[in-house]
Amino acid sequence: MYELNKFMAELERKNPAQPEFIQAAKEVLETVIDFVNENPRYVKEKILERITEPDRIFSFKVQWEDDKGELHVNKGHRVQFNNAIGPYKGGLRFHPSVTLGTLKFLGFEQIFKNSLTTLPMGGGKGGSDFNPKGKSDAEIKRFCRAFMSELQKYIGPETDVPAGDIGVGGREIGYMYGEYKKLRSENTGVLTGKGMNWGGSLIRPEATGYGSVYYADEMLKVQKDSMKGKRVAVSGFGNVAWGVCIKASELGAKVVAISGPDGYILDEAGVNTQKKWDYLLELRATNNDVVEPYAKEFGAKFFAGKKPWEVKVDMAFPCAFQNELNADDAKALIANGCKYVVETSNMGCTADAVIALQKAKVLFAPGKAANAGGVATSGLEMSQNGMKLSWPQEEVDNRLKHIMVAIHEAGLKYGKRADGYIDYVKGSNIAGFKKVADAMLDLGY
Ligand code: 2IT
Repeated sequence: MYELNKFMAELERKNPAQPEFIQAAKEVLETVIDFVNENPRYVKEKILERITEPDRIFSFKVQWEDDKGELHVNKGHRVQFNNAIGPYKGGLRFHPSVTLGTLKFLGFEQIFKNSLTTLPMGGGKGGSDFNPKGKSDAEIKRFCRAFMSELQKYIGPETDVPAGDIGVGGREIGYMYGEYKKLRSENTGVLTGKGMNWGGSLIRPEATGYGSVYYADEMLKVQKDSMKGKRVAVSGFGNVAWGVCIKASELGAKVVAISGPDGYILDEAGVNTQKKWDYLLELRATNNDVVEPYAKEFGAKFFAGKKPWEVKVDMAFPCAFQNELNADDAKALIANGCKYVVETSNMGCTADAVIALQKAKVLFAPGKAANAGGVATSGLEMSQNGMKLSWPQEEVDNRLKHIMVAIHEAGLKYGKRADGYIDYVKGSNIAGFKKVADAMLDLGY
């Protein structure tokens, strides 16, 4: 029999100074431990020890020159966490806060998220402490090439397929894919999030945001409710937040708040026109990490240094960064009558925020379920690459929708409590875990 505290103490001893990994592991383990203990085979075969240890980690030096000819050295990593159900799959994050512990947390989440997508993808994650903020296009290109010249040794279309994450979008994927093709003389879909002219999939840029709203729509349906007329707060202004703004508006909701690292925008008219959505992409492309200019452009209010969770809304979609929504933010949302929190960033809510929300019977969708549309559509990009064809937009969008419905159903199946409340965290963790654990045992991993 596993005992949670004892297991966590040992995991912390083995993984010192990796608080985000420990947080992510604890969130999964505390919700699956009863399920594991009820299944003697999992206990006897030490499934928790096996699933919390990455298969392997590659760490490498990334050396590049800035526009003045000055040399810089960054760290690069790829965590190949678990490939029981398919090739390692997961994004690359370029952000100054990235450590190996960050990538282990993200890689661990990715295992269960990818399992939930219904597609055969294992879990991995990579990235660098490189800071794209303020870098010129030429500097981004030199960094991406240097990064890929090392990473290419460890990846392949049937072994490990990276993609974007924070700081890595279409432009960066382009430079990295270009370098990979040069070095390997291959035209395989070894990265996803590619451009449409060179092997990408329609809907991939929108997929995380659209998927999250499709998931939210399913949560609402269970409550005999709908997105129509809902006031929504969104954090972030990257392509994830952008996708949420578009799809939420299409389904009749009104996004009244978006945010950046500099503060939040209150737009009572709603972030609901093509012009505003295009402007979000323009802002993001400046690489300046500020959302304030939106206020001047569209006559909205800007609150410097504040988070959008203080706005009175029915639904909140954190779409920016891990631990961006804490217990105080949760309290503010609850006090304002918010009924749904759809975590669209990876581990966007702190553990105590999730506890507070669930205690107040706010329906909470965990990131590994709600944001899985991004990687799911990456999986669909892999399918298209494998078949050497390109599906029309409608086909990809329909498949994405079906996948999000299936992910929601899986969470519902294992998460419905006797009092009627749906614990989507527990439900999604058990559903995601079971498939991977069973595959590991079948394969003898
Ligand atoms: O967190 C994520 O799921 C992603 N950054 C997307 C990963 C992918 O392989 O598309």
